[in-house]
Amino acid sequence: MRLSSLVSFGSKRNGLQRSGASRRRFLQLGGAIGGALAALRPGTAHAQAPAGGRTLGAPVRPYGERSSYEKAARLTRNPRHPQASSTLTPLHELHGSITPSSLHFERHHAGVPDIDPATHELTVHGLVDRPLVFTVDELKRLPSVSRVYFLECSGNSGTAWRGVAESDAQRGHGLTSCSEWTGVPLAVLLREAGLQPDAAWVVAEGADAGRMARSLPLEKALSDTLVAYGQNGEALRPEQGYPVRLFVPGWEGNISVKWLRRLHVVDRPYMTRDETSKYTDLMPDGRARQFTFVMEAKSVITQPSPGRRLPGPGFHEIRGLAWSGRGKIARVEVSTDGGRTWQTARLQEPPGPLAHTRFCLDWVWRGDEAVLQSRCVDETGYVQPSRAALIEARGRNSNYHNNGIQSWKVQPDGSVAHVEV
Ligand SMILES: Nc1nc2c(c(=O)[nH]1)N[C@H]1C(S)=C(S)[C@@H](COP(=O)(O)O)O[C@H]1N2
Ligand SMILES: [Mo]
Repeated sequence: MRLSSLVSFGSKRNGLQRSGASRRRFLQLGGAIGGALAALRPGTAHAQAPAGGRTLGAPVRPYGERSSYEKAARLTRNPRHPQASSTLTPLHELHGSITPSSLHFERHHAGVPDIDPATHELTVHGLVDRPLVFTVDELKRLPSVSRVYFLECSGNSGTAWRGVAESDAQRGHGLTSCSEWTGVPLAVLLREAGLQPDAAWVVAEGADAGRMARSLPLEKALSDTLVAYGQNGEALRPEQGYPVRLFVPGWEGNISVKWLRRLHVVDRPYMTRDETSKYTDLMPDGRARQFTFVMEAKSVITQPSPGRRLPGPGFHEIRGLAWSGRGKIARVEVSTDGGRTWQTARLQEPPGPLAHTRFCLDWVWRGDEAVLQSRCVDETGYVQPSRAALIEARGRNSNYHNNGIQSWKVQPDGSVAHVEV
């Protein structure tokens, strides 16, 4: 049976209700797949019930593991210094928009501390009326919120400044992940402590050996910032800051201080090591731009990815992720001809603000050379810049905050490579 007839058979049998427009799209797609895929599977015309054993399966178990056939893994960037290192999320092997906690990227400056939640405390002090100390259980008793947010290291895509052709989407752009985070709004803790008139910034400090610390402006601290203890329905993973971390939505990952132990309310930024020696952007005139907090809109095609090979001409769904630190993704456009023409991709609903948003575009590849690009627009109207426009504005001195459009070249043999255009 041809796949096109399978598709329409399925829709009738299931009695699916479709709107006129999506039904039309569906039928067109059915035609495209039918033509493109039937050629690949000639034997399916007389398929019979699949063979298979009926041996008793595995027993139940208390904590789940993925199938032994699945191999997607984080990749270590700097294996010789595994405690001052990072691992990259295999973006090109994931579905949907939530990153499994076990594949969330990691960035540690001084290793992962082993913290007993029964003894861990969070101190709030400085320019407050009532300095407070919270246990983890006390934090969990307070009003909670759960939100889906991306977290991106500002060093993500850093090698793109230097024109390095990364061998896959994970190596090039895997310092971004997306989880549902649960915690108590930081505003609740600060209001409980009572802010004094001079209070303007909060210095957050981690309990890791390096005592990582960053200054956070009070306005953001009082808006959507969380003191998070939950990730994707369970406790944070140790690598993500167990038992509590700061979570500053839409801002560069470094400010979301893990293993949070202290919030010092102050009147100015404290110029900590982590916000002066790193995470500043060296501009073309030689001056360093500090406090580039917001991660601007960005998108990347994850399927196909460089380093992979298209199995052959015909139907392919181009898939990728888009996100913006300023709000929702409004639109993603995909080009298959190196940016000459663009088509609007489908966004998987609901595309929440400050979250990875999955986009998809139906594509029938004719087997000739193609250059794939994606370009996103966020709800503020900001358009992801071309690589050339980004370099024009920022020069080539930077390591951080690269959100330029990426290009994947597909060769007639199906191989895919990262190219600069
Ligand atoms: N205490 C502490 N917090 C930290 C770090 C760290 O090394 N120590 N790394 C920061 C950096 S640079 C990033 S990008 C994010 C990474 O968070 P993740 O490891 O959960 O992905 O945590 C930030 N918070
Ligand atoms: Mo980072």
